[in-house]
Amino acid sequence: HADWSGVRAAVLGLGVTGFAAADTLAELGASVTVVAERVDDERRTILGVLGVPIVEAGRDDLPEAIAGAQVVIASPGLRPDHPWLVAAAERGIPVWGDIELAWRVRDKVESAEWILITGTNGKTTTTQLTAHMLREAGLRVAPVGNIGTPVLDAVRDPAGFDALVVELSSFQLHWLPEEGAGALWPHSAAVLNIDDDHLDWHGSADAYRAAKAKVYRNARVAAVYSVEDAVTRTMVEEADVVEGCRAIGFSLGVPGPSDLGLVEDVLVDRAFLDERHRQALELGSLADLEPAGLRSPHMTRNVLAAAALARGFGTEPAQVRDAVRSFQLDRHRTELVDEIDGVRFVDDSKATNPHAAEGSLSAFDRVVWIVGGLFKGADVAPLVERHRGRLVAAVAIGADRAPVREAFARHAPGIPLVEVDTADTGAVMRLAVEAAAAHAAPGVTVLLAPAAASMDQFEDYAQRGDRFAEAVRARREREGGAH
Ligand code: UMA
Repeated sequence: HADWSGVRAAVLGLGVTGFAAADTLAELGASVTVVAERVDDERRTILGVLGVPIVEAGRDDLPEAIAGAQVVIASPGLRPDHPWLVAAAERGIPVWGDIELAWRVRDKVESAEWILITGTNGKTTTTQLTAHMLREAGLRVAPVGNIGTPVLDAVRDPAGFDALVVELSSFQLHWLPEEGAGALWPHSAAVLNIDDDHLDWHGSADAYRAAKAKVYRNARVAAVYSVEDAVTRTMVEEADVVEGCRAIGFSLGVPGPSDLGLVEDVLVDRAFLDERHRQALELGSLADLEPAGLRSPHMTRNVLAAAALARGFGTEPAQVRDAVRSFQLDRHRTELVDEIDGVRFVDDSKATNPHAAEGSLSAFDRVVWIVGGLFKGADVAPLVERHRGRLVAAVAIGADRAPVREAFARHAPGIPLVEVDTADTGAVMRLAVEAAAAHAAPGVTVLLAPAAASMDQFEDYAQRGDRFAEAVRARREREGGAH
């Protein structure tokens, strides 16, 4: 497909990915049609201007745009058992994801190195950290992929980049081929951790893991894994990396004066060469690698993974350390608001669904959890069941308190649950913070990670987080603690 003119392509789905794919293919001169179940007005208008036809179809329709296509581009949200994708497979039509399309078209416009990051939790933060470290080293970098900006946008950016730090979801990895012109040859790759997730989409835990493992394929310089997560090490061992690629494991428990937290081996013939081959990554101690804001084991692991990737790319140790110090998490994303009398108050208002709340809940050992709002049909019970061991107490806010009450009655009956029942939306967070603080001894974290949308009581998640921070500030003033 080096020459795209006239190639009949169907782009399935019109979200962020579908739009970027359609725009790219149109630019390349392909004869592209978008097929989607839902189409928003803004994208419809822009594609109209670009002259890209849109077919709105039901899942059980089979538009000619798909049946007669030479290639189909699947949006990550479409499950592989979606009838359109099944029909394409039955007809032998190749199905690509946006990542493969970006790799195939990149040569024309761009020759940046690709650094790939995946894992169940922490991938967005690690992607931001890695990009920040490379920027500190003066490189032109774009954090892209599942983080929100399609890789297709970066490979078409005329400004060009030295490196693309690509966050990959398991959905995106699923569609990546392992052979041929569409197979990636990344500079380096990391799997941060593996916990079962998205099993409905993938069909099984094995399929989910197999998708994640693909990230290491053809890695040339570094394959980064978690020493504490044996599955990720096995993935590196079993991966077809380029001979001589380094395997860099990160860990909170690796002793050693010069290289705390990272072990490095060389991969030859699918084996880790032993310590004789370990090279110093010269990063100093873990204490030098703690971001200014939030300290948690998960954050430290993210920093170590990013440091391994950045060192693999040639960033100097001092630059890595400086970048860690100046790194800022996005607001309302596991943001440390204050610590009052040994109790940390953390704002993860951005956790608008159970999956997002999972990450911040796992980051703390003893938690008073502020939860609730609008669950939009999502089930909060598995979260309660999985994390009851770390919960000291919980405070339920918002419209959907009944499912929280039921989940605690069923999975965590011994844990105190306070319900904030007020129609005064201005008072919700004040009451919630006070109720939470009443259950929090020193060493405990009061965590706002609602696992739900905010629209029942707030304008959006940002306002919800701001109200939480105001309530914490009011508490500090009242307690008279001044640091
Ligand atoms: N659509 C259908 N039928 C379906 C599903 C989707 O017609 O059954 C169409 C509709 O037109 C809909 C569109 O597809 O508007 C949505 O496409 P999409 O769900 O594939 O999402 P995108 O807007 O393309 O965004 C995707 C990622 N979303 C998912 O993987 C679900 C974004 O990650 C990513 O930022 C973006 O591409 C850019 O790469 C979001 C996400 O939740 C943040 N990711 C999951 C996660 O992190 O856990 C994997």
